[in-house]
Amino acid sequence: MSTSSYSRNVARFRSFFSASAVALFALGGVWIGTFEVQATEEEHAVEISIKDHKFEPDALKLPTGKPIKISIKNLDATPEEFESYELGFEKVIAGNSEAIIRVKPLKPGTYMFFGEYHQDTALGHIVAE
Ligand SMILES: [Cu+2]
Repeated sequence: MSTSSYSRNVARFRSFFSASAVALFALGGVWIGTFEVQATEEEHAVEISIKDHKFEPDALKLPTGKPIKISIKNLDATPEEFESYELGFEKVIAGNSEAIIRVKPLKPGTYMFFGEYHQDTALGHIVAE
């Protein structure tokens, strides 16, 4: 190998190496960008109301992997306790008032909820898929 072809090879290697470094840096930027988008992804908002001691709707289909914001409106004059063992919340909602419940991102499955003060009629469930 002559000296000149050796230095040409070194130069080629160097330019390949720095091009790779630039590409890796760019990929890293994209990855970080994607991560940030996922981390700040907006919550999925739903509304449920209580009327005549029943939920409306009483069956909801929700996406998995997103925080859920439930606005629960009690249209009855009497208080109700909105509760779910599986989703880990319970909240008393006074008559003719509303509350916000936040639920962590769901795994696929079915989750029951109920109104503790009227468990014979106030029943519902969420299907996450
Ligand atoms: Cu309770």
